[in-house]
Amino acid sequence: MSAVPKNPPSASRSTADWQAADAAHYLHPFTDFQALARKGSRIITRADNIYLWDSDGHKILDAMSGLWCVNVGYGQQALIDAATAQLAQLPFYNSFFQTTTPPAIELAELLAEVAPPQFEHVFFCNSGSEGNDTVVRMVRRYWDLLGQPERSVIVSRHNAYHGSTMAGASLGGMSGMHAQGGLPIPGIVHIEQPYWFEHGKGMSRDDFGLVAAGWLEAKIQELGADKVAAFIGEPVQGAGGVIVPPATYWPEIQRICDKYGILLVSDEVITGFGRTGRWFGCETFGFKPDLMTFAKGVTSGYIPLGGVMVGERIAKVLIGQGGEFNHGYTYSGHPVACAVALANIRLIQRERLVERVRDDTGPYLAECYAALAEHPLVGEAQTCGLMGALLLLKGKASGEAFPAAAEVGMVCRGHCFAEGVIMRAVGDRMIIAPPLVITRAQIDEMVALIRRCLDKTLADVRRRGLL
Ligand code: PXG
Repeated sequence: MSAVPKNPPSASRSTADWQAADAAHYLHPFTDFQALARKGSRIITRADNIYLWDSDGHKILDAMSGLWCVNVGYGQQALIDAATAQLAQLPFYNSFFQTTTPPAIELAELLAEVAPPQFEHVFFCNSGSEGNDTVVRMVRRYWDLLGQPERSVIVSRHNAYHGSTMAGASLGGMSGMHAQGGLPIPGIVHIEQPYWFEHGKGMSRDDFGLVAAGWLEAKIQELGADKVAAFIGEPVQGAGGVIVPPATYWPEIQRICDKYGILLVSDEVITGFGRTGRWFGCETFGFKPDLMTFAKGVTSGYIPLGGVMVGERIAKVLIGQGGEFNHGYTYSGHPVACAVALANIRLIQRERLVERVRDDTGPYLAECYAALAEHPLVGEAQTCGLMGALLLLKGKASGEAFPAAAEVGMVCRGHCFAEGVIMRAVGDRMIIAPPLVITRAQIDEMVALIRRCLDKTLADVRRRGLL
């Protein structure tokens, strides 16, 4: 008799039963536990391609790729087979003590191939947060080895998201996170984000990009260049609301970092692996980082894996000067995660998904969003590759926002769930990042659902006298 039951008991549990057990035992991330227990979780039970099904059998178009990660969509047999084969062959061995495994080596090799040319080396972690913790330690180790230990401050930006560990949340610029747990840790400072709508009105976008980059130079001058180790940013801020910077911003950031010899770190956890229509966001925006954090799309979220691509400027010192780098995780280079990443990246290559986003689906989404910009609720519609944002405004022409307490974004999000499409609300910015396998016909389907949700939200705000 098989040890594995054909119908595990879980298959027969009702939604209410799941919700009760969930409320009794499971503390979810970034959640008001009491409020969720009252309301009950949504239980997702299966998925295929770009669609999810919940425990009541409702079909939902996943316009957020899980959590910005399922780039190749759900149900890809090549990834499932790679995991299964590796589990059977060698489910685990570590990369400590002068040892490693073939999948970790092959993935390092393949990442060096798809990453920009300055990257020949990689350090593996399990998540984006751990990747950014590694960045902090590696940046400081680099300056220590060069005999400049006082060069330790890392400059980041308000409203950035770099993870939820102590260093990740400190690098991030989310005030709600800093308020809990005494963050940021010492040696991390923040400048304002390049969000034209909030900080640049009255200027052209290109002029504003130069002004926003100039805030980095002002901060360097305030601190003293000999104290500043690195600047970190997401090419496009994801969790902050899909804030697409002006085209002038990143080249100017690069010029400033070069001028003062400061390391440039691109957090590619969301923008990596094709999301912006290039393999990495830094290629879309024209800059050349010294370090790149990645996670999410490297395995399309099928299994946890993250890491840091290490540019030659840093690798030369870390390797060339010798000495042990006292950092690493049990699961650094986990063979199953690496095997899935290999299958995932090869699938992206085989299906030419990056080129498809660049030449076909990305431009098509941009066209559809230009049409949505005409909707009476939409004050700004932006896309970059397969990321998109719609800013819901009270004053379409004046730029006036709805009162925050009206929670118009959350109202819209409620309609999205009811209509069968997942969008995220960041304040009143409605954001999407659908799987890169989405077709034009599926983009039409997604945009029609979004339009219906905007219409319903418009009816609500009119009924409530907000417009
Ligand atoms: N950097 C960036 C740019 C991210 O978007 C992380 C680091 C941290 O990765 P891990 O794997 O440690 O979660 C992220 C994660 C949201 C949301 O609400 C976004 C993320 C995570 C959770 C929620 O948009 N991004």
